[in-house]
Amino acid sequence: MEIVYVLIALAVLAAGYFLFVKKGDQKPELEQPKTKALPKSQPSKPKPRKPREEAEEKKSAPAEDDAPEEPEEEPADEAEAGDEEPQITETPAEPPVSRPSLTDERDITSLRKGLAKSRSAEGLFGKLKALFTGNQEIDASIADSIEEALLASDVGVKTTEALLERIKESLGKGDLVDSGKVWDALREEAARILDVDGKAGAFDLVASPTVVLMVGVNGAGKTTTIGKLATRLQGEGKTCVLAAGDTFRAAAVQQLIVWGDRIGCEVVRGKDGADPASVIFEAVKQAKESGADVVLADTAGRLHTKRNLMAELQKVAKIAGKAADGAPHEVLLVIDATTGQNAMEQAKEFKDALELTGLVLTKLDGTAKGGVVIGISDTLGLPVKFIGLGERADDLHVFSAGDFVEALLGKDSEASAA
Ligand SMILES: Nc1nc2c(ncn2[C@@H]2O[C@H](COP(=O)(O)OP(=O)(O)OP(=O)(O)O)[C@@H](O)[C@H]2O)c(=O)[nH]1
Ligand SMILES: [Mg+2]
Repeated sequence: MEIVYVLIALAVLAAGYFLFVKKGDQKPELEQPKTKALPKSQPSKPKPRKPREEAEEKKSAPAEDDAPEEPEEEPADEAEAGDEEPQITETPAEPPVSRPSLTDERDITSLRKGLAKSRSAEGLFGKLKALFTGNQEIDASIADSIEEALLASDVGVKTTEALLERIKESLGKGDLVDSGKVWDALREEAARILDVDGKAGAFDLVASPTVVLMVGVNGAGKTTTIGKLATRLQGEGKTCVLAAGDTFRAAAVQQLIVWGDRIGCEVVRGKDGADPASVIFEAVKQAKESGADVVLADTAGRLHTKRNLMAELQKVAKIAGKAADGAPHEVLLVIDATTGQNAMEQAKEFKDALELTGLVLTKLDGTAKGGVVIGISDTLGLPVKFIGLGERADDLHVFSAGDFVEALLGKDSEASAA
């Protein structure tokens, strides 16, 4: 009986211990968040946020450019707090991390819709389909017919020959009469060609800010692509600064301002006729100051044959490099896909003048010759980063070689798999 009393007494003591001692232990933890708050003047770069939030913050925070960097002192365990950890804008301790910035969910159905003309009877898919339909076994002349279809789709002579050669190599003689196998080999080879250096569709934010220069002939779709790309980036929480480097036409600046207003991002412009290099320099500077993630720089359309204008682009690229290390990080040649093989000559000149990092093929919705993407990418040895399938803000697709080939050359029965 006494043992029972002793046990009860021990239980009461233990309960008392937990009530007073443990409760006391927890106190500091509850108070901890107070110490985490940053002083309001700290020019920290927050994690990606929506443009509107950013704009509101800008209103309340002074544009403190030259504020000396003062790393915030944080308790040791704060680092584990995770998401909210601030990043200091300048001189980061580590080199900027390569972050994939854009991701496209597999959306082959909308890709197919955009490529409807190329899938129609007069397009590449339509022509190939006509060749294969009904033939389980195909004869030797099929190679000639495939060649014709590819050439008619602006795939280009060299690429067409290489494609056919590889198909013949990869398939044994027996398989070459099997239409299904030939079709599969054709798609596989097209996808292989398109995935130049494994960089098709790669668009990483390698620096802060990452500077992207958009170049190309008149009317190719540079300004529209900038608007679409900024829409996507901002939608994913990245902040963009648009540089109105087309100082040639006042309307071009206005066009960019309209996009900027719509998306809610800053547009840096110069006086009419200003040096485009200085506008882009200023935009990069401002982006650094505001901690923006990306600078999308527009340039005036130009004929590739005009040497002085090509030299101007070289200067723009050089000056961008003075504004930020490694800039421009992307130099994208925007090509109007409806110009087909004619685009090839222009593209070569741009490639000679600049260190292009990739291609944007626009207006693919307006052509039956979607195969041109394969030819251009192969001939220039440049990866396609984006494709434009319409004029709306959401008509820009991050390019995926596999998905593109599936959308362009996938059989109808495979459509629902998308
Ligand atoms: N259908 C379609 N139209 C597009 C696409 N991309 C751009 N456009 C249209 O093409 C036209 C020219 O586009 P811009 O963006 O002004 O071309 P740009 O290269 O900036 O032209 P310049 O500044 O004159 O050199 C506009 O009417 C755009 O709406 C696309 O992917 N599909
Ligand atoms: Mg333009």
